[in-house]
Amino acid sequence: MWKNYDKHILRGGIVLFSRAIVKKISKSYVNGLTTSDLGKPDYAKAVEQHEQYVDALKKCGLEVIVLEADENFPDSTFVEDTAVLTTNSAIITNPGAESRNGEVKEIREVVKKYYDKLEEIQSPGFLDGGDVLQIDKHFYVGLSARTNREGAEQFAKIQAEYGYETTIVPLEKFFHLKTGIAYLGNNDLVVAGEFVDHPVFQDYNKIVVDAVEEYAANCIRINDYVVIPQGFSDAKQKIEAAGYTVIELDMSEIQKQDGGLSCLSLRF
Ligand code: CIR
Repeated sequence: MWKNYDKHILRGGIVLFSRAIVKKISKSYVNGLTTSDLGKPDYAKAVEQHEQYVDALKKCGLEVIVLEADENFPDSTFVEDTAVLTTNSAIITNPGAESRNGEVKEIREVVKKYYDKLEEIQSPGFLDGGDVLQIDKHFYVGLSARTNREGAEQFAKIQAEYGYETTIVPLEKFFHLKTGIAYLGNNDLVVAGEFVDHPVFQDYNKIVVDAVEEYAANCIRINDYVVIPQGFSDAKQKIEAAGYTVIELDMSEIQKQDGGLSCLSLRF
């Protein structure tokens, strides 16, 4: 069970966070996995963008636990995929990409310091944290190239023990579930692409991100702010019009490796 639980209350269906785990970008990052055709990232620029990300988390009121870079794992800055940390449990995942499997070793040790008990997704199940969206006491888990049904069902079983529900959502095009969706609280959901008219999400207020600004759907509500990628003026305007205070961050070098704002931290 979560230590210091009383500090982490649910507010408008979102969790009030006090900490985040991030991991510095390694030089090998530029050779990591990607499906994008945006070119190779500039390492120095990526490091700078990561530093600005850490500053933004601090501005949102989080204590940031910064792990050192690991050259053996080019994608390990995307810590979100290695665990799902909630008010009830800490689940260490079994990441769907072979080259990322070893990343969980360090994360397990770090997470142990904050949670009394760890759960684990076991093979043949695999699951990336990027496929998990929490809305109040309900989880949505995407089935993707990185999360299979066995992994999603293991996740659902663990959450059921805590009285939390899980809905499994097969993905059509998005890389991860949260590539195209974010929950801001107050029943407000930012959606793009296949989620705009998805029946599973029909009861939420939708802030629809246009196809050309699709990358902005991966934004994160952290306490009093919504952090969004820079350069998506229409999405920004819509989120502000819904009453949220926005922080914009340049994510160009992160996007090149299929990463978004949520992927860069484990917030709890
Ligand atoms: C990967 O392919 O695993 C990384 N290059 C990107 C992971 C992005 N993570 C996320 O969306 N949660």
